[in-house]
Amino acid sequence: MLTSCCSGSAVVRAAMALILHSTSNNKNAAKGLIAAEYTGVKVELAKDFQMGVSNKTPEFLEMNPIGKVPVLQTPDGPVFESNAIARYVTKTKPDNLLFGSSLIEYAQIEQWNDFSATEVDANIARWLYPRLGYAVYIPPAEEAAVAALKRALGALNTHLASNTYLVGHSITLADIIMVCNLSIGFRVIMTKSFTKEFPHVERYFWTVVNQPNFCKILGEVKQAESIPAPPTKKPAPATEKPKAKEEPKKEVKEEPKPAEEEAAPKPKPKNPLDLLPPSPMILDDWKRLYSNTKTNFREVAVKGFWDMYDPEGYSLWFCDYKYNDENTVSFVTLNKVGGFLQRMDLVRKYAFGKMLIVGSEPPFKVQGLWLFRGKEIPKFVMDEVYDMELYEWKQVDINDEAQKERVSQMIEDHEPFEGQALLDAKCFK
Ligand SMILES: N[C@@H](CCC(=O)N[C@@H](CS)C(=O)NCC(=O)O)C(=O)O
Repeated sequence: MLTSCCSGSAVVRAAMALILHSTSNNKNAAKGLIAAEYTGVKVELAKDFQMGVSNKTPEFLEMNPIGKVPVLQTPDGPVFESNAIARYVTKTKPDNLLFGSSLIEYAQIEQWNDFSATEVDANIARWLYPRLGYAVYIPPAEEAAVAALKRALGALNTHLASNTYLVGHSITLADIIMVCNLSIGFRVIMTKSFTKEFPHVERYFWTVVNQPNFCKILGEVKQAESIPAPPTKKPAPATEKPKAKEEPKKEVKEEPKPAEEEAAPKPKPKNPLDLLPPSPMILDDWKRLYSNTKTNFREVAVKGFWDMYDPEGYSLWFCDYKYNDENTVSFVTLNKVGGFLQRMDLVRKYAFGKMLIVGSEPPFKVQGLWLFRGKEIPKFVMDEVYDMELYEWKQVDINDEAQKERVSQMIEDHEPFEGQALLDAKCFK
């Protein structure tokens, strides 16, 4: 009797849409929404939710007496606290790998969930919120928060040096909760110069956040380029606290600019690559030849490349992914490479690249060929594209016929490539 009643209720839960009260751009709400994407549970955002208004109503306070979002409305009653909501969504579909496949995996997932809340999320908040004016800005308190966050990220980095995900070999609830918590840090305060100390955390974060189920909810995540300046005046009293706490990105944009920035728009500095002596090789001509050659590729495009190539004005580089043994899932590997090419957008005027995903079985090898303007890999690319550090870079010696042939084969997507099939080949042009 009890069994049939429970399973009936589970069927109802699985079929009806659960209602999530929150704005759509809240990283805490995202946890439940991403879990829903992975499990197929229907979760809908409450219509016309208005932060600071909807969460103050008696009906809302009935669901969550502290008046914070997110809150999940279920057929059996409301649930608040985002991690509890994500757990509920995950458990709505039984036999779910988001909770691992053994008791120890389950315990480790919960271990990382607690670590994520207390060591990562709390310290990001202690660093960020005073700078956004939501708490009093006290420099020694900030110093302590940053030190505690670095300690947590150091530990996370060590774990991720030999693990693709937090637990097991696929995404679990621990990754959903960790990456949502990290996302606000990466977006708003954890600049590249801060995160570069933790390369495995960087690789992990960008790999997971670029998964389709994460992108769908979090959108494109861009790393903060600067740290928000602390408020110059006293923070507003608690009752007048800005309402859109979950929208720090907007808030950052609205931060008053330092006086010298407001004074006069600085002329955009010229890219140093524009100051190089002119080269007879016109990159756009090569890209056009590459794109327009449909037949006889070796004779037309590859030969054309070597006729045009100017070793005084350009350099060629092979790159090899350092962590190929992590490339165990084809679409994750393809997304990783796709994300890298998107982030290379800033060098489009000065580069051409081919990225090969090699092998028909995992783990896949990721190997590439890049043509850069100038005799070095441009410094701004090394500084700004975190993926560069994930690859071993070796300059092509064009006096070595074997290396030249390898370049030709990479341009051509030659198959087999070094004895292996290609899973895919992506071009940056
Ligand atoms: N630990 C809570 C945090 C909830 C929280 O701080 N929510 C913020 C938005 S991200 C809020 O509702 N703030 C309104 C307020 O402080 O009144 C969770 O994970 O759900």
